[in-house]
Amino acid sequence: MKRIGLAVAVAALALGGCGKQGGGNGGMTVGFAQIGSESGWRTAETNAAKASAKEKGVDLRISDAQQRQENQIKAIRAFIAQGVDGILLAPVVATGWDQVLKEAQAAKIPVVLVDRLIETSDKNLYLSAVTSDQVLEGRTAGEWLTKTVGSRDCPVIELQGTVGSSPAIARKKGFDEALAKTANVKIVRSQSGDFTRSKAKEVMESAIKAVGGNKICAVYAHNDDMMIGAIQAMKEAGLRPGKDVLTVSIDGVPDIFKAMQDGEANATVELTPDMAGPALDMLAAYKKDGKAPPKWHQTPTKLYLPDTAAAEYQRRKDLY
Ligand code: GZL
Repeated sequence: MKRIGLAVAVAALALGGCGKQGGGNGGMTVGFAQIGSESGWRTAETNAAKASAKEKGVDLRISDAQQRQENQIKAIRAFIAQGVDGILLAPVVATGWDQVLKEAQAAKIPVVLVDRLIETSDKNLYLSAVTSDQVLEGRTAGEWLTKTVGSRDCPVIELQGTVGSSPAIARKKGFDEALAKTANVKIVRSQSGDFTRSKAKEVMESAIKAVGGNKICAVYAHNDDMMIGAIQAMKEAGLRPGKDVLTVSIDGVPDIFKAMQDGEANATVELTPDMAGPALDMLAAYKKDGKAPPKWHQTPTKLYLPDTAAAEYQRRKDLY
């Protein structure tokens, strides 16, 4: 699909099919310290950023950190040395950013966080953050599960995202909040699959051995890619994911909708890949009038179930 069309399609997905496209960012040069390509969602975010930058006339320079914080810090320093107009940062973990953000601040280069947050005592170190409410995502997943399970005992396996990342911390918090309201739905094993299919498959294989496949009532994965890995592990162990074992995960990537159509997945909580669009608009507006935007631009959260999986797969398959 043409990149311009991709930007419109991603925006439509994010805005539910309507809403204006930001304009007037022409001539900016922006550095994007991206995490890597650990998941289908991450790749879609990068593609959406490229399409959005092209549509807005922004020269976007994207670095791939291979999921290593030190590489993101190196990339930010390189962007500072290049004298870019702004920096987007998707922080792989939540801590350890103050020093390099102080260097960007000293160089008067605004930084916008995208899709993940940082822990810092000085929120002035970044202009704004474009993220979902990740606690709400976890709570939405947990509430769907407890409602679906009813009163029967339900041992749950949790596949956490990258250790120390804001989505892993927040999605666990929200899910735990929902389960705390019940006495019968309990996490019996929780481990990081680092947001990747391969690591999650290994973690699920060991969980099945440790807990006993026939004892597992549900799996909660902090992203769909880890759930795809877990589904593979369950099928190889003779389990029926989506039937004997309920699944709920987060992102809304095409492959989870495909799994739903195959009867192998039950629920996903959507996360829009269009995080760079609003961030680039903020940088352009700030460059123009110097007025700081709100500290947080919240992206939408929505639960999807198998009843709309076919249509949702069609809507997404060209964006990822
Ligand atoms: C969440 C984002 C997460 C996605 C994963 O905002 O940071 O990172 O849910 C990705 O797919 O790895």
